[in-house]
Amino acid sequence: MTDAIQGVDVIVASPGRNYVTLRITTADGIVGLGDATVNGRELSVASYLRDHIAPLLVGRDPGRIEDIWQYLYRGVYWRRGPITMAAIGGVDMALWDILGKRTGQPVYQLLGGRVRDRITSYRHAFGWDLPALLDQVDERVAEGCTHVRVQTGVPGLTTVYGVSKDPVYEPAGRAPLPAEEGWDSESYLRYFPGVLAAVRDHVGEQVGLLHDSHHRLTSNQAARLAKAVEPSNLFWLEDVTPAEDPEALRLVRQHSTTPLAIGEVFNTIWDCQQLIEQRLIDYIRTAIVHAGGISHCRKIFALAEVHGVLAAPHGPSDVSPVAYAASLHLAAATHNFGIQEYMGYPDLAHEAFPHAWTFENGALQPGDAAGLGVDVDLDLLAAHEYSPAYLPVARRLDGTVTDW
Ligand code: EZ4
Ligand code: CO
Repeated sequence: MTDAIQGVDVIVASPGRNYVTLRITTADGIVGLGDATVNGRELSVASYLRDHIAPLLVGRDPGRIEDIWQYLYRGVYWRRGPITMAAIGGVDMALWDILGKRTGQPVYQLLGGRVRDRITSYRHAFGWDLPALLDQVDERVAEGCTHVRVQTGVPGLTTVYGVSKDPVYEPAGRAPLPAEEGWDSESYLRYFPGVLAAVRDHVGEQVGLLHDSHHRLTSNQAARLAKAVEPSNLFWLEDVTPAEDPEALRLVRQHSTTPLAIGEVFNTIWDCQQLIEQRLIDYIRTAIVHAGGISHCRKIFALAEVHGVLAAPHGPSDVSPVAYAASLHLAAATHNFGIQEYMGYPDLAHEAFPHAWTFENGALQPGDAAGLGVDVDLDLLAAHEYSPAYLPVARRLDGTVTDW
């Protein structure tokens, strides 16, 4: 076969932060790019790709995207989980990239074409205290953002998810061991609703406000929070309860009309099934890289469409500009798309992955380049070596390990 897969390279590098990048090359010289980054577990997914997937791909027809997906997923007894599914996700997006480049079409065109002119985004704002938070909210609104995620410091806690001591939030710390953070849900529950109400007063009714509880509350605490913030009219409340327990959201649903979003740590459609089918959520947050690529997320979003749930993929800086492009192409062609998180990237990441996608005035565009529309500067990656980074670990004030 003249256009068979010939080379599979896995590059672990750190252009501003760590990324696992996959380059699939065909015999006739087309290069497809994929991202398979799992924040803080980069080397595991690189090994899965190099040691167990690359040998299976060489010689195959890169146009058989669904067959390769099924082979890599169903052809393995030990399947699912973040490492496996990110590896498959990276391969899948690289194959869509190849198909786009071979046919001269942007990937969104191959997925059925655009259903919208622009992709609405939300960005992050945080502050240790209210004035600092309001400053960041104002900056985002001045940038043209119509939707802003708000995260606040909590009196009595020196570390809080989503709030940084640096101007830019980046949760993974560059150190041989994870940082340990302290957490107290009751302090947070007492404080957050008042801050949100003050932000709402400040920005008026037009700006969509979002908030992420990072899987830390019990079902009852989450229900209390969802109810307490109703007057502030949140666009969504994200990850209020632990992700493994879909039933936990039922109580929240029964007690509040605050829209609920979850799914950034889900890896397959089966992780989403109960939440979507039983309409326990409003937004499904699977990331293209972490849930098996474009092919699998498309199925998740189709299931969501049947049940009135909107797609809102995870978009932190640990989803590389390559996977981010995949997210935008899918968003452009998905009718039940809701909103796309845009956390932004370090300058070096933009340089390492020159991209056709754009962020302007609060809106994103996938661009019209063939394939995903992302390139890679291999010299720049070679010049910025991987160094270990970990997401933090959290403990309650009595020292018990809790969800970070
Ligand atoms: O903590 O991507 O909605 N965004 C998030 C992120 C996650 C990180 C983990 O790698 O919850 O900030
Ligand atoms: Co989140």
